[in-house]
Amino acid sequence: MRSNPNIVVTGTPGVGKTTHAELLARNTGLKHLSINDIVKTEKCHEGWDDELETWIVDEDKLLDTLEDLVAPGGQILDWHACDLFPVRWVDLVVVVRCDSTILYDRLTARGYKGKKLEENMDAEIMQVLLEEARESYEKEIVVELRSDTAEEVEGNVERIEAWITQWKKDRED
Ligand code: DAT
Repeated sequence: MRSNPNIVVTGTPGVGKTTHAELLARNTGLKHLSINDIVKTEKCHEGWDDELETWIVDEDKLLDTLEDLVAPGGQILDWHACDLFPVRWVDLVVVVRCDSTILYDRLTARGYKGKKLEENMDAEIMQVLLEEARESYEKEIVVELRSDTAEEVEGNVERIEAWITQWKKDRED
């Protein structure tokens, strides 16, 4: 049994996953696991996709690498996908969402253009990650949180902290 929950923070690139995960980690002591960084540093990939400018992820190797890290609980898994994380690992799935005009500005500021920009904009508008989360996990553990402004980040993180407190209390009884 885990004494701290594992929380997936997911959403389209640029919506604010890292911003949420870092603040949540700072406030709670949970550990922020940037899956992008792990894919890179632990070489859980089969090379670089030039067109989409992203690593081609070796999912089996990634899951093997993560297994021991998530086992004790208390991990915040920050990634632009969620359906590969086994249900047994996950206590809460936070899908961060963002207004598409704001997202466009954030992604272009990050240098996204062409097909990569277009695909990510479409994904947010079509709420691909929200659907993926709802299809992969019990609907009770999936929450959608808006992240257009800094105030919203603070409010969202407070909500997740309250959820963690309740999660722990439920397990004490
Ligand atoms: P992600 O990890 O989903 O790719 P991020 O946390 O790196 O996103 O955020 C992308 C950029 O947008 C970054 O410059 C911080 C900014 N940002 C994120 N959430 C925000 C918010 N709610 N209000 C204002 N800026 C935000």
